[in-house]
Amino acid sequence: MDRVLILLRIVCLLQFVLCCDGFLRVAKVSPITVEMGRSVFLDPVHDLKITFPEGADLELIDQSTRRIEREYFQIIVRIMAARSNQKPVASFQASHTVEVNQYTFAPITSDILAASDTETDEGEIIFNITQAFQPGEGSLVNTDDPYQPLTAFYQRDIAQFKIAYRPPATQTDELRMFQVVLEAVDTEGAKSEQILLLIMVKPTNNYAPLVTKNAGLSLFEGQSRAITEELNLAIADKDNFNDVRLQVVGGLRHGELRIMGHKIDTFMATDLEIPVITYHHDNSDTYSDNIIFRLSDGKHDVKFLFPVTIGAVDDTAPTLVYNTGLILDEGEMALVDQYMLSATDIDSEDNKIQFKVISFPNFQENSGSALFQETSVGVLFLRMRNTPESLENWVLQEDGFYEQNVTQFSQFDINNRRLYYRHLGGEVFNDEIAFVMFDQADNPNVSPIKNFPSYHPSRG
Ligand SMILES: [Ca+2]
Ligand SMILES: [Ca+2]
Ligand SMILES: [Ca+2]
Ligand SMILES: [Ca+2]
Repeated sequence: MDRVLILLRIVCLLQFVLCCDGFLRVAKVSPITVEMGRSVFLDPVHDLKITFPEGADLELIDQSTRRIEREYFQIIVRIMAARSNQKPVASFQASHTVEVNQYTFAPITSDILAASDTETDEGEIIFNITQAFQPGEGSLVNTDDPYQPLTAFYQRDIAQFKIAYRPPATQTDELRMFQVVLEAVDTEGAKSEQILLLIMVKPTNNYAPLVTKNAGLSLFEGQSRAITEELNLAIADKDNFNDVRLQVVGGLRHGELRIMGHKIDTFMATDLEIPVITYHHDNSDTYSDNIIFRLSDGKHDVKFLFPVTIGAVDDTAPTLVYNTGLILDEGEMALVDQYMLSATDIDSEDNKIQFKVISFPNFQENSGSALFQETSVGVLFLRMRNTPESLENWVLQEDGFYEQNVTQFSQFDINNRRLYYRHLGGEVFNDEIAFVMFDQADNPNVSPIKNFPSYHPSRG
């Protein structure tokens, strides 16, 4: 068995937590539960099996060779105020009531619906709708997809002002009450008591200001755009339109509203007719920046949600998640897996992140050149059992695997356990591979230079 892998799994072991009920839970690879004395597969593609026999001894079994490695550890397990997972509870501060007097999005904010949980982050709590509205009673929607009634949503969607109630299109002169039943669910699947959300649709007051168009605003990251009556937001009022003002009372967390360059949080409905209101995005990596407005004519007050959708721009370079380096024997090869080397990219696809080895110490890019090979202590290579689509550059090894030395590879290669490092056997026992990461943008965003270290204990 490969020595590097053993060491790595020890790192993994540190991420186990012992729960009060005597179960060891893998903190990293949820939701697998490991019982003392039982064994478990860490992940489906992994060929190692970890068992916890009596005590804290650790056994690693290589599934292909059946070889067993035993390492004995004293693991101090401290049990602190142990108790089992608690179910989420609905917040008593939340009103659980939505007052609606407009035929546009009524925001569901955290003062209306909220839940908390001892173990689960607030944003990760899921609200499941267990008893939906009847036909003709309207629906709960996420402004990311406002025409699709919701069946479940995250609490973080509420925090981001994305959840709204869309009333039915029919108007009546009577107060109508609808209800929807929800439950809050934590990441362990524990469910709260039923939460009743009450919707009160009030009859329209003929003299109250009215939102007659609410199409929202769409723009790209970092852009600014005018909010116009024609395209985005239109207001009407029968008796005193000139008095109608709009005030920002929620949302708008990633940008600002301006009139002639000046930041504002209140403006007149007449400003939309001119139009002079502009929205400016702060260039952060956000996908929405919904605004909650209070609309008032001095006598009547209504709140509504104005959706602002931000199109992502790929302008941020990948960043490292793991870069542990590796330890292997002189002249040996070792898998570089995603717990040793992996990256993430906030605004593009992680799997497509490219790693490119650069020459050291000149920092000149040398893809495919012999420079890196000559000076290096070891090489990175791709290795796989399946026949490659194109055989070019691949060499079939005696053990039936295909191999190819590389100076560029992707996160996909790492995730699919194809990336290996081979020590070339010289009497140099430390190696540092300098690399940069870049994404797939037209002008790729390139990270600063990073180093992946490897150590080779000499034999004997
Ligand atoms: Ca819980
Ligand atoms: Ca009025
Ligand atoms: Ca971006
Ligand atoms: Ca990117």
